[in-house]
Amino acid sequence: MSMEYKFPEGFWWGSATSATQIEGAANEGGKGENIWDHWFQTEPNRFFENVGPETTSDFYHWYKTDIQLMKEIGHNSFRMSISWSRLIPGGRGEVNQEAVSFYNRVIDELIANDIEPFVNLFHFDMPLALQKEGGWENREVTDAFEVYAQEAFRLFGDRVKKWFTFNEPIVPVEGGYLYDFHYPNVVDGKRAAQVAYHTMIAHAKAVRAFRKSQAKDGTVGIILNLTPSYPRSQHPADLKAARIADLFFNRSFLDPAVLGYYPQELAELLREHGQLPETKQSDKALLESGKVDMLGVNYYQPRRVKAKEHMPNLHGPFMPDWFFDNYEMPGRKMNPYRGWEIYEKGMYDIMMNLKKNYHNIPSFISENGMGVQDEARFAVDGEIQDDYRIDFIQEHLKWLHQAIEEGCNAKGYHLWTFMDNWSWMNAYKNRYGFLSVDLDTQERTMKKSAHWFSVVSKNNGF
Ligand code: BGP
Repeated sequence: MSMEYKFPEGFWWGSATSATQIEGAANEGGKGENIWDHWFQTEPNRFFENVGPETTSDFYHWYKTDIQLMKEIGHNSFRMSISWSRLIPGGRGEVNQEAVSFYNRVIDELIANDIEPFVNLFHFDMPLALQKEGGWENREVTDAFEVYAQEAFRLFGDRVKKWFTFNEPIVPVEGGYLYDFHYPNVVDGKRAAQVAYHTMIAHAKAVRAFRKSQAKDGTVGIILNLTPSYPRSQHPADLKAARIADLFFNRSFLDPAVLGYYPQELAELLREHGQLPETKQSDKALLESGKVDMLGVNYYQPRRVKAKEHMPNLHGPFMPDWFFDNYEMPGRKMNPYRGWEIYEKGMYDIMMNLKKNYHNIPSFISENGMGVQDEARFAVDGEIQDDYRIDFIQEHLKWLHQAIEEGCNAKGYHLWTFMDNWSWMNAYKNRYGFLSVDLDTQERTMKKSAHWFSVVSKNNGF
């Protein structure tokens, strides 16, 4: 087979997931409650078809089977997260030995199958006890996070060498403090800014702990969902709208994580509107020391914006959207199930931006994928013919390849996700996996894309 798109040697092929979305066993093995358990108990109707996080795809019991299947479909790496409330049920205090044993077994099983574990510490799942103390609004929670990170490096850092502090830290800010799609459903710009800021403080403290830990010969990174902001036109008003959207949604985390400081323009904008968070003098040095070795890039969709059509309501809560309107480009390609635009070249644009403005930091695609509803209708002889997913991955990989050709430092591609999993408010509405999961029997079945991926991984290209 002649190959057009050959990837650099040692390229990471695999997939990503998070603890709350696959483990299940939410009330088993000594796990403490997190905000998802709590929110589901109090408002089950917020979740698609009232499906909550208690069982999900039951990885807690199926991990051996799943890791075998990962190997079969060509994974050489896999990103998971540790559930903070499983490891330390109260958020701070005692470590749960059953959790230590579970994560040890998972990590050892991955390594025994030549799959490198990439481990993330926080994927939207604040322990409930700490949320009751104010969650990320409370600076003391950043100390609890540092201790949790220390414990994780101490327990697993002999074998795990790729660590990540946070996955998409902006999402709990948007969901929990601006747009009402995560607990605690606060709508308040200033509190959102405080949460965002403390998240980066917690991140920097975890990086500090990493540098002193037994894992320090590995790398520590962060995973960001980067959504390039494309202006409707080259009109100065549209350009300004795009620049401000980029400040709020990308540079708010990208700059401190990679460069070690916040963009001046963002701070000024917040100051002007009375939204600046509380900070400490010593934070400058702390943030500077929190620079990452490695950046995970989650890319699903671009953001298209235009100058605002109308004045914002200045008496309403402060919102990033005071400075731009979202723009629905005529003829854009859509994933109708998720309501997200598909724009493959965005992946290239992100990578070239990292090369140019972020000293070409080592990076990889840590999530990319396509959630589709009612996939069973595509089954032929029991196998879901997800050609749309194969196309989706392939078209993105072409652009990633192009960026690599042009010198960007991308080291791998992880699909979201290995097997169908629980997607927060959407629960099991849209399915993303290489494998489907029957929620009644927990049976896993490879989709067509799983077979395709095993070949791509084996050939290191297509
Ligand atoms: C990312 C998250 C994942 C995942 C994915 C798909 O933002 O890191 O946790 O769920 O998006 O999105 P969704 O589940 O909302 O369809």
